[in-house]
Amino acid sequence: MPSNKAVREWIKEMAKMTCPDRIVWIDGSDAQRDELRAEACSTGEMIKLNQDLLPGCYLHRTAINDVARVEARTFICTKTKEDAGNINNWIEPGECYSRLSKLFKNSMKGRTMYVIPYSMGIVGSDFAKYGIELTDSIYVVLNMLIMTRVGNDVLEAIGDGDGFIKGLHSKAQLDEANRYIVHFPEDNTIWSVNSGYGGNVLLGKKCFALRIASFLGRKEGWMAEHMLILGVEFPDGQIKYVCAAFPSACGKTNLAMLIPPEVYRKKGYKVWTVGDDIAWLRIGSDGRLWAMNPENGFFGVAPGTNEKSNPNALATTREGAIFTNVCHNLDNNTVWWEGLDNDPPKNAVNWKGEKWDYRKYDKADKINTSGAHPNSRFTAVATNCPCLSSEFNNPAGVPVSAIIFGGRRAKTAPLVYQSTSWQNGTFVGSIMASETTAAAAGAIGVVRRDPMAMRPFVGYNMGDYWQHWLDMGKVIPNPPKIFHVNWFRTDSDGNFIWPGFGDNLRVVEWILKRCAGEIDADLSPIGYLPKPEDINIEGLDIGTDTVKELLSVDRASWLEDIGNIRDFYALVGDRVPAELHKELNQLEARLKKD
Ligand code: OXD
Ligand code: MN
Repeated sequence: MPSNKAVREWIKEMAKMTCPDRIVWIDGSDAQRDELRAEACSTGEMIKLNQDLLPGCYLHRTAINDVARVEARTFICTKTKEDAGNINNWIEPGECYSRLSKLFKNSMKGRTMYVIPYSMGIVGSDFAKYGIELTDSIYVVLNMLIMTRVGNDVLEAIGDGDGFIKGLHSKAQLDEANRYIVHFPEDNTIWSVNSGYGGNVLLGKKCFALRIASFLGRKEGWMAEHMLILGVEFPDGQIKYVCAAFPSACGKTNLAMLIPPEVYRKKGYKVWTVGDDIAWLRIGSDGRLWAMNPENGFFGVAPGTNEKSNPNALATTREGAIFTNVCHNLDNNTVWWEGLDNDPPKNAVNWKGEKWDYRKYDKADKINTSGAHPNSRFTAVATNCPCLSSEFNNPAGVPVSAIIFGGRRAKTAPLVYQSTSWQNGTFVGSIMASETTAAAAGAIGVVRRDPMAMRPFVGYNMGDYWQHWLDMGKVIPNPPKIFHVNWFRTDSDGNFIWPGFGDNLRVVEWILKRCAGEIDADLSPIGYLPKPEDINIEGLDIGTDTVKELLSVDRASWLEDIGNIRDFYALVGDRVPAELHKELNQLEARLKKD
């Protein structure tokens, strides 16, 4: 127990409400982690996998009704509804505390309350922020030990202050109807109840490092964004960094860990991963924007990860990883998921814990027929990653040359385009849209607007968030350039046109050349488009005509989108900055001009 009065009193109060049988402090040691692993295996909460093939790796299954983030049950409880905005769910804080107190009451009876002191960022550094999560789930503890920096040094860094984020989580009864993921940004508090799924319960991640942090960033003059951070090393040894925001399960982890195509590798290009999901961005003393990854691990989507799509991610999961809701291969006690290889296990248990027959797999009904849930995950130790950047543990982060927005769009968005200014780039981010994936509960494949890939993660009014972007642009002396990409354009038969994966480096190279002022581009109604010959297709089996097709802008579908964007701005409401309405009107006028 630390001497910090605020910490002690808060824990006492939460324990009084939840009534755990015992309280255990998590110290970050390997010995304690090993004891917890053993305990979780003895109760069946986790399965110890083949330690020769997957040392230190475990499998966990969540409840069948609890496999993704639940946006409809996620709330931002600011004092006024306007401050949360129309995009967020809101409950008046007093009413919410009292409603949830009833659910938390005695919820830890017969259970242990674990106290996890954790840091987002390097403990003791200027950019680090601290949290304490109280939870009744060993699975949460073991994941937090991977995803964040946990230990007594965090308590020392918190010192006597109350500047830490108070997180309370209980699985309670895993009751879907009473599941709540609630943020009280004005109280530095997060309460999560009746879920055991990562994105809802690893409170350092989406809840703190995005929702609460975005609120703090606005107050303190920095930004918390749903972005990967990637370094590209050029043959001359220079490394340039980009941040990229894509909606959940749209390939951020793949881009963050990409392997350069052979022609690039031969020339000496390398790619370094700083982060795959979250970036905290601040203005450096050099006037540039610097990005830091506050996490310490990767919580990646398993299906589709394979030797071709992301060998680095695969390598990262081979030791010390926790797999959630993947398929269990009983023959060799390892794991499998759709898209890992073409050799599904013949003697296996699916993500629901049932005997699984791979021959019954039906793409149209993945949830019921797949071995692994489409949103099954690996929680992997960052330092296992073969391409982890040497700057990963640099508390200041890395200087950012470009910000890249992207979505999954079959038709509208071209392969890449560049915004014409920070303000225009903010607009480009604000109109981002994507076809939905399995990372959140709900229909899949429906186009939805997902500004800056932050729709589910902004801890305050979306209009104010856009204003904060505009305000930051005015005070960053040397801001990054802003781009938009779309790897998912399809032909008339619905096949992807762009090869994607490692070949995305070809597009990132164009982006970095633009940032360095090395090449020209064509101004179109939506922004700067590459000259087709400037996208390097050496070694690919597509020609310049295909590149032209990938870069084409179909005015009719853009104009159709304009109406949809107007509706979305109307939904965000009257705090949408006037500059963005103006950008939208100007875009429409340019699209209509012959
Ligand atoms: C994630 C998500 O888990 O965005 O990263 O859902
Ligand atoms: Mn994410």
